[in-house]
Amino acid sequence: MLSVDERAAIPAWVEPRISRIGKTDLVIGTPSFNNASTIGYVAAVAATGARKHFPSFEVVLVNADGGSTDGTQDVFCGSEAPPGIERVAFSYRGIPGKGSALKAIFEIAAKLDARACVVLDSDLRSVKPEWVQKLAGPIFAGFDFVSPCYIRHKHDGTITNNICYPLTRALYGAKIRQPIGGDFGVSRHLVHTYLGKDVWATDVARFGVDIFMTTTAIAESGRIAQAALGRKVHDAKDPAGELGPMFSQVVSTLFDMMIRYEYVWNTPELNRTAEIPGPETVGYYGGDGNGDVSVGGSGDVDGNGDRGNEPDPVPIDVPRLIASFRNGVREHREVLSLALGKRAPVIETIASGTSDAGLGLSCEEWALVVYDFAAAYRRNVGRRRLLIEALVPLYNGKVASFVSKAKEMSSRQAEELVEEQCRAFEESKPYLRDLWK
Ligand SMILES: Nc1nc2c(ncn2[C@@H]2O[C@H](COP(=O)(O)OP(=O)(O)OP(=O)(O)O)[C@@H](O)[C@H]2O)c(=O)[nH]1
Ligand SMILES: [Mg+2]
Repeated sequence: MLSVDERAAIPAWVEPRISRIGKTDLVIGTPSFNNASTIGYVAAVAATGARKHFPSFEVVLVNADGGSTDGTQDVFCGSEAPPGIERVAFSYRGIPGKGSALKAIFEIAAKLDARACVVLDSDLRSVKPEWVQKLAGPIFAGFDFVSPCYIRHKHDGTITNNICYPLTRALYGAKIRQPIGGDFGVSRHLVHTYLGKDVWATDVARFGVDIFMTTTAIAESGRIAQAALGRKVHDAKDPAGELGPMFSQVVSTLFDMMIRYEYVWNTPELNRTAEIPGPETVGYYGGDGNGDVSVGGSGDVDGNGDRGNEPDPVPIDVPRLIASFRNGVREHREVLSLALGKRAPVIETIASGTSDAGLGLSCEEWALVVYDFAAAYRRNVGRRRLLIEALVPLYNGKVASFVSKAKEMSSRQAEELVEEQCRAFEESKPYLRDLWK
């Protein structure tokens, strides 16, 4: 019997459709799970963008759905599309999760021998036809991976801001601002690389897929661009309430990737950073589709030259974050001392602080906590799940501190706090190297 990860994620009935289509230039895929209210818009914009920017290319739109009960697939298939654009929608097979949906999209891109594959989240409200050009254009021009850049509200993307971006930047020297942004462009070559990895029975099948894609692109290709997409407006979640499972899946994948790619980040003599984009900024792509990439420290990340507008607020329940921090530190005392050793009492003291003002973890503390947990995760194979569970309340403590520091700041000003977090991870990298010995 085949194990789950060896099974195709596309159902058998889709195969003849794909064979009839034969070959294509561009696949645009959307993973979905109960996104009937937004997917029609995403599909229509994707089709318009493809026709406008790549009028002579064959294009196939794919919806890999997780068994929605709200008619998502019907809405996708009924969305407006210019003639000549094929649409394929189905329920993928395998572990339920976003990663399995993307695997199905990659399988179709590989079967159709697509030169480029773009993925767009199906809960997007701000997607524009230009996104297709900005995500696919660099791939047609020779890049392997296009990562998105957006203007986001300071409370949106807390996993990105507090761990994915700082850790990816400190480890691999690549300033990829939205490593789990969800909207990506991928080359044919990289699609095959992804499908060839033995990861599809892990958290990569769930929300680990984005950080897996970005890290693999950094470690195994390096031909990476960033696309300035403007605002990301989507069904954002309150970090205090809904991000626990996502955090666990993303962070366990981050740590798995650290173990897998130790030879990239921890072998200075290979001088890998010379081959990857960075240590400075990866090129921003916002041009006319001819593959022009301009590199700049700040980058016009809203794509319009309009950087002053504040994105719609994302609510955040700070008292709940603080309660989770305090209670979690008590509940997970044993695991914390396993991960943090001598530093566990420091965290306990911070968590038991009486006043809510200023409560939480500083950038320096948080960087050391993440490095301690990464090393503990590597050592304690049998207790990985417990370790990640125990890290969640500390992350909530970090987010609480971020939110209180950013209180009087605009979203743009809060970028400086993200920078500060990144520098803390970079400066503590020798601590990580020591732990890893
Ligand atoms: N097929 C499938 N798609 C999923 C599943 N879970 C999430 N998705 C899709 O993955 C995309 C991203 O999921 P979101 O829940 O929006 O997560 P996010 O935008 O990365 O994170 P937030 O910042 O928390 O909103 C959306 O298009 C979802 O429909 C799933 O179980 N199956
Ligand atoms: Mg979303």
